[in-house]
This record gives sequence, structure tokens and C-alpha cells, in this order.
Amino acid sequence: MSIRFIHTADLQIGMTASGSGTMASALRDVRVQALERVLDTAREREADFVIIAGDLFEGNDISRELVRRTASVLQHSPVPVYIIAGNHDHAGAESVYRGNEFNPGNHVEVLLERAPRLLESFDTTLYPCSCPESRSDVSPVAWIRKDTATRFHVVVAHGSWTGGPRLQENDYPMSTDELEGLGVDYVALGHWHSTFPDPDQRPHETFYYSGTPEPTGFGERDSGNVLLVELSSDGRKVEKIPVSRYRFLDIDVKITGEASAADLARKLASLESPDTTLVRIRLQGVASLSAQEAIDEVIEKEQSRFAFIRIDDSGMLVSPGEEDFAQFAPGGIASVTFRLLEKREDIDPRLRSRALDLAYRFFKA
Ligand SMILES: [Mn+2]
Repeated sequence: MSIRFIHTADLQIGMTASGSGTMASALRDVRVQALERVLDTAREREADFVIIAGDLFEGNDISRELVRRTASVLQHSPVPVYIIAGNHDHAGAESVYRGNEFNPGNHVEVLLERAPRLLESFDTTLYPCSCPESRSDVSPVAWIRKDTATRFHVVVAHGSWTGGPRLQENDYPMSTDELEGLGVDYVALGHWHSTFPDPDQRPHETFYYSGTPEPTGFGERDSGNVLLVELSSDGRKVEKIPVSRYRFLDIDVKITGEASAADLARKLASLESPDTTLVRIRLQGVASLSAQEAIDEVIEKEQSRFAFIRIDDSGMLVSPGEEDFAQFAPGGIASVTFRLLEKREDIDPRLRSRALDLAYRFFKA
């Protein structure tokens, strides 16, 4: 006897990707498509069922149209789907799952109650730990008592493992001891957007975060995967499968002179699949005005090849170098303005750098 299932979570359907400009609507749509890809993967890999460990939706107040579209994707699922409510789409009175728009069909079960669910045909007990509200400082798995009626036991919960960096105290905390003490075959967690731990490196952990199947923003270490879990009398196998369409990539540029723009151009040119890559370029250091201009030119030229390019220049100071001054007549109005601004030690350096930048652009034009 063996079973295999797909573990996913945090699709965050309805998420508005702020600050992504013209990409915003594509990024909203791709989250529904991510659900399709999860179900396609279930079909391709011959999974028996799919587990969604919370936050299928970004909130309980998302548009009816999006709820209907999601339900319609689930209607076409080739296998049963078991869903718990996360902190975003929590099981409270206003839950999206209690509304009339969400009709995914009988093969899809939203397990809002914390009670064992016996899957007889798979010889498996699920222990679903839906979030009853958006925040709680109580462990979501505290109620579980292992039932001995089936061969396999799988916990499905949404919250924060206390062994990691925690942003909030009331984030449905779960400790290592507690999770290990459950004595089950697998703990499927949701809430963290990156896969953790990585089953390729740590195949024998008690719990795993699948992470979101489609990245939700910059700074996610290992998002865009689902986990394929196989339980059998021989033991357990957990496989990480990448399924994402877009990737969010950080490029750090340390400005060291005129060559920095060429470095950036080389880096951007070497990236694969630019049309599905969102790039955040973090500029660091002190740039001369012409170095900054050269970087702007590179970005301008590359912009259309990429899905999106965002510039973070909060770590960069612009300061005119000799090559900047050399373009203007000594003693002329431009040179005098630069020198006057440079001397103003009383101004916040960031403000001074902005003023220099503007003055340079003004005189250059
Ligand atoms: Mn969450």
C-alpha cells in the first residue's frame, strides 16, 4: 500500500501585486493559472489527491468573479482536493468558503472544522487545522490526538514554526517538539512562501512548508514549487517540483565607477527567460553623475525585454566626479552650481545628491 499526494499552499489568489506597474494584472491572473499548474502536476505525477495548506485566497473579501474562476479550475481537478483555511482566508463567519460563489464540486473538500477526516480509499487520516481567525497565539495542532484506524496520518496546518524567524507572536505558532510529538507520517504546512526545509537536502524532517507555487514578490528564497509526497510501507519520499511561471530576481550592483553600467548590462544580457523575469536592481555605493546616467541608459534599453524592472537606489549616493565636471566649461553656470551644491555640508547628503542629480540633468539637457 502506498499513497502519493501533492502538497501546496499560499496561492494567495486575489493578491494585488503593488508596484509592479503594467504587470499587475498579469501577476493577478498567473495566480489562478498556478492552481491549474498544480492540478496538472497532480495528473502528470499520478497523485491520489492534492492538499492545499491554507491561503488559497489572499483574503475573504476578494472579488466574486475571482472566487468563481478559482472554483471552476477546481471543478476540473483530476483528483480530490483537500483545503484548509489559512490566516488570510480564515474560517470565520465571513469566510470565502462559506459564501455562495465557491462551488468547486464534491471532489473538493474545505475542511473548516478541526476534526480528523478519514480517507478510507487511501487508508489515510487527515488532521486539518484551519485557522478560525486571522491571528492566534495558540498552536493550531494542539487538538490533535492520533487516531489508529488508518495506515497513514497526515497533518495539514497553517502557521509559523517557532524554530525560524518569526515576524509576529500571534502567528499560529508550532514548536519542533510539538510537531515531532504528533507521531504522524507527514506534516504539511502553509504560511511561509518558500519551500522549507529543502527535501533534497533534508529528506527526513517531520514537517515541510511547500511554499507558494507562484512567487509573490522579491526576496523569496525558494518559492515556486510544490511538494510531491509518497508514503508507503518502505517509508516516505518528498520531492520538490518547480512549477512557477514568473521569477523575481534581485540583482545587486556595487557601483565602482564607469564600468558598473557595463557589468549590469552583461548581467542582464546573461539572464534566461527575461519575458517571465521580474528584476529588482539594487544600486549601492557612490556613483558619479555620468556613471548613474550610464546605468539609467542600460536599464532604459533593457526594460522592454523583461517582464518588469524595478530600481532600488535607496543605497546609492550620487556625487559628481571629475568626468562630470569636465563636460562643462570651468567657471560656467553649471560648474559653479555643482560646486556650490557640493559645498553645502549642512544639507542631508541624500538631499544634496538628489539636487546634484537634478542640476546635472538640467544642464545636460
Ligand atoms: Mn498565511
